[in-house]
Formats: sequence, C-alpha cells, structure tokens
Amino acid sequence: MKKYFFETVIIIILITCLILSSIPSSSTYSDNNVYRNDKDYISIKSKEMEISFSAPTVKYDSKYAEINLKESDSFILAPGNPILPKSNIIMKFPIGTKIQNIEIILSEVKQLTLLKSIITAPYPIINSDKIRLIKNNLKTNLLKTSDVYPKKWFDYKTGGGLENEERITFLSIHLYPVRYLQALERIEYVDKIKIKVEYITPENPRTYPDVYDLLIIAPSVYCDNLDLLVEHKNNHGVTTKLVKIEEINSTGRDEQEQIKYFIKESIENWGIKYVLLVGTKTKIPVRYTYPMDLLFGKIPTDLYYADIYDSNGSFSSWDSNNNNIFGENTPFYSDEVDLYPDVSLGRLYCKDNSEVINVVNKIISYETNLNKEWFNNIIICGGNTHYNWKDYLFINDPAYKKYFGDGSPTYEGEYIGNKISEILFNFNSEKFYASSILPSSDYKNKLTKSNINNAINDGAGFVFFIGHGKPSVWLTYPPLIGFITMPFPRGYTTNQIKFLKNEDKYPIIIFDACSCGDFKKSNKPIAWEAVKLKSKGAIASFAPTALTMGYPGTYCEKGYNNLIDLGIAQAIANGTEKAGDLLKSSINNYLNVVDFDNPFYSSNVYVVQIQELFGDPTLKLG
Ligand SMILES: [Ca+2]
Ligand SMILES: [Ca+2]
Repeated sequence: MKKYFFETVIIIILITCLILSSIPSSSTYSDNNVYRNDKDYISIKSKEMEISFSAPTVKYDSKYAEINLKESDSFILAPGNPILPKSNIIMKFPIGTKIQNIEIILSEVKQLTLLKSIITAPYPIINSDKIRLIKNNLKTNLLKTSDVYPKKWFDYKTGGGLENEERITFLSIHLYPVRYLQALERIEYVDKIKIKVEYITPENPRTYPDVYDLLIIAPSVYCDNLDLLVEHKNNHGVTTKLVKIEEINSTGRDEQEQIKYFIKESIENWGIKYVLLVGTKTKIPVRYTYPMDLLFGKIPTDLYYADIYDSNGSFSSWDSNNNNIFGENTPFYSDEVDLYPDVSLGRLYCKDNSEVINVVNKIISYETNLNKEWFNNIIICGGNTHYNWKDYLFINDPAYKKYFGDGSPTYEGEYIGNKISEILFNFNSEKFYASSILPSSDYKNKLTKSNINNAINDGAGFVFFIGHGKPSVWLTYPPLIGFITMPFPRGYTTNQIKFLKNEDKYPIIIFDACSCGDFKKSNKPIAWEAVKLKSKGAIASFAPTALTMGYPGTYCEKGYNNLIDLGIAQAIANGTEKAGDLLKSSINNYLNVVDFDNPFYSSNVYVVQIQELFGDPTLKLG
C-alpha cells in the first residue's frame, strides 16, 4: 500500500541556499538516463521539480493561531493534531514504474515564534441520524510536546490505476513546508523545496489488445434481455462482451476471486476499461471487507472488483497476509490495498428479468437522445446535516472552535450544495434547502417531497441529495432543531420515487448520505429502487453501501463523503463523458489528496470502499 515496496528514501536537508542557486527557478521537470549497466540498459530516470512558498501567515483569534500558506488551500487534518498547510504533488508514470528514490532539498529553515498554540483538526462524525464522535473508537496519535510535527518534511504513497483511459502508477507526494515545534510554541518553515524522484519504467510497457471496451458479467437467465443492450452498445461506439457468470472458471480461492481474476484476464486479453455487473448479491457475489473493523464490522464493496492492480502492476488480492479476511485494517495489521480503480465499474442490482428489461430500455432511450436540453438542469437538496452542533449558538465558544478547527458552524448540506453549484456554474441549479423555512432565508424553494418530484419531472441531468440516509430514505434537518426531519414528515422515501412522472427524462442521482445504497442490509436500497423503475426514476445513481462520515461545520468540504460528492461534481464540470468515470475520477482525486500518514487513514479507506455506482459505467452523459 505505502512505501513498503521501495528502497530507501533519502532526505537531504541543507541549511543553505547555495545549491539552490544552480537550480532553475520555478517548477521544472527533467527526464534523463543516469545509469547504464554492462549488459542491459537499466534506465534510472529522474524527474525534478522545485516548489516555492511564500512565508506562512498567522491569524490569531481569542485562543488559537491559524497558519495559512498563500500557495495551498490543502491542510494536514489529523484529528486532534495541529492544522498545518500542505502541498500535494501528483506525478503519473506508466503502470509498473518502480520508484527508486525520492530526495528533497530544502532552502534555509526559518523559525517564527507564535503567541498562541495552533488550532487542532476536527474529528469526523458519523452521518447517521444518531450522531456520535468516532474519537473514542479509533486510536489517536496526539502530538507529544517534544515532537516536531509532522515528523518529516514530506510523505508519499503510490498506487496503480486508470486515468483518462491510461494505465498509470500514481505517485502522490505531500510536502509539509511548515512544521510545528509545540514545546517552543514555534513554527519552522522553508520557502523552497526541491524534489528529485528517481524511477525505473517497466522494461516491457503494458499494452493490451483493444478488442472490447466493456465487459458485462451476468447470470445466464438475464442474457437474452441483455443481448439488446450489447447490440445497442456496439452500435454506439462501446464494444461490449457479455459473459455468463456460470462460465467463469478462472483460478481463485472463491467465486469473488475467480470473478476478479477473470476481470484481470479481460483487461489483458481484450483491453476492457469498464465492467458492468448485473444481478443482486446472491447472483453476483459481493466482497465483504473490514476497513474499520472495530467500529463498523464488515461492509460490502464492489471496489474490490475494480481495483485489480497495485502500483507495481501486480494483481492485488486485497488479502496480503492470506488469512481470507479481505481489506483488513486494525491497529495491528493492514492488508495492502491501493484502492485506485483499474476499471470503471457499476452494478445493476436486478432481482429479475423485468428489472433487466426496464433498465435496458431506459439506457437505450437515454443514449439515443443525447444533447438533451434538460440535462443542463441540476437539483440540489440539503439542509443542516449536523444539527447536534447547535450551529450558531456556539460560534464563539473556544471548546467548539476546537472541534471545528478554523471552520465555522454551517448548514453542511447547503454549504456543500452551494459549492456544487459553484463548480457546475454552467448548469442551472435549483436548490431545495431546509433553511428555506426561515423567514430570513435567501432560498425560496421549500424542501418538500412534491417540489423535488416536480423538479425531477421537469427534467434534470443530476440530482444531489446531501444529508442523512437509511436504505429506504434520504433526509436532513432544518436549522437548529433535530427532532423534525425534512422533507417533512419522514424524509424522501422509496415510496416517493414511485410517484415520479419523468418518462424519458432520467437524471443521475447522487446520494451523499449514509446507507442509501446498502444492499447488505436491504435488497431494496433507495439508490437502486430509483433506477429499476419502468419508464421513470433515475438512469443511474451513486450511493454509499454503509454508514458514512463527515466533518462538522465548514470543514465538511475537506473530507469523507462530502469530498467524494464534490469530486463527482468536479468530474462533471471537467466534461467527463461516461458515468463510471465520474466516480473513478473522484476516488483518484480523494486518494491523492487525503492525509495518508494519519491515524485516521483507515476511515478514508472505508469511505472510498463504500462508494457504489448503480448503473451502466459506460453510460454516455449529455
Ligand atoms: Ca487479510
Ligand atoms: Ca489499483
């Protein structure tokens, strides 16, 4: 997963600027062969870059100091530890590239004495309607007063994945140009960091035949009805292979591993980049994993089938200690899982042929009428996700300030909703917010079930539901009070979706809420119930398969499910063409930016694993 694969990392810290004078200013890359052995060319290549930083700025409030860096709005957020700016460098290499060495050279280290201690990062909270801090359930790594924090000036990880249809090895380097000497109440910082990465690209670059784009795996009873979809896909630029699950006989210790090996063979023999599973968990088994075992137990994750390779390009079994417990994360052991998807994957959770027919007809209708006028409408539903934080009552209370970090209380669902409409500024967003019940509200559209359904009936490309959930319902809270749920009285339920009248105007729904895609507890999660309906409902949906997490207050945008949600919005804004690539792109971004040297890393692993697409990953957007 992390650096275990690689050779030593050398850090050279020179308390001088002399060497830097010979380095070109600003960020530069260079590729060169520096070593050749007698027999073969062993090409150790290198990339260099230099990053400049302004002096950090310090802002004081009544109790804490807040450190900012002009060049970066990314921060180390290890709960209970100081919030410090960081800079994320993402490098991409051909898959199988081996990182030999990473070296950094620092400019002169300067120090600055602070007048107050640095504000600490908030703890995530679980987004179920029963809110609790997870603080007490995870081991924490609070700063000891004698330490420098963080311990190193940089950290890194690698992973094998797929970006823009290219198979690549990601190298994500996080630089920490400001460190905290708590005992002295000082920061130390640098204004330049030079990075040199030495690497070996694979001798035989991976190229696979380009025979098929999409692999569909389904039970044979569905195949007659899926033939229509295969024909449609082939006629619309997506070469498709349908394989009966009964005919898969790859090696593997159990059915899930056999399917995973078959997907690997399909990548290598046919060049597939998309996988569609058709069937419930009894027809196509799901892999259960234990990313936060102590708190959540086992969770269902189809990311297991999408993350085929590690950063070396080797098969990733998700069980590196071979104990038949997959994706383990405990204080004592973690299975090596890089999580970066190597295919874009979705599941049509069909329980019978009538659902197969409904969904195939909807996909064909959606893709034969592209450039839909209503596609540019988006609907955003949200409210006050974390009412227990009593919002503005505590805005000036230092104890709460400690939890919020430098964030402020806010109506989290609406805060994220506004970020989404900013990212998707080219779309017409219609917002249905719980705070619209306040006379002073800027928002006029009331968060009611009929308003939501009327807006969907008018046509929208995307619907975002940001808040809380259970398998059969999405809901949120109004400002301040937590005993009323909205839309009143019991939220937006599976039943409500049945009243839709939106034939041929099918949106993609994003449920940024707990358990709306939980097919372990329920065979009828709302995320699938919306997709399976005949001639109405959604064309596809994204939803977590278990309870999820978030930060309270304005910090909500910095992590967990809200960050996944914002990543999907960003991928839409970037013009991503196919539905499955929205989630893949969001996961890649998430893995590249979240803190990995963090005792809470397992909570990030968990949040990535529970993301599910209920739909065709090759669905053409527009
Ligand atoms: Ca294991
Ligand atoms: Ca991978």
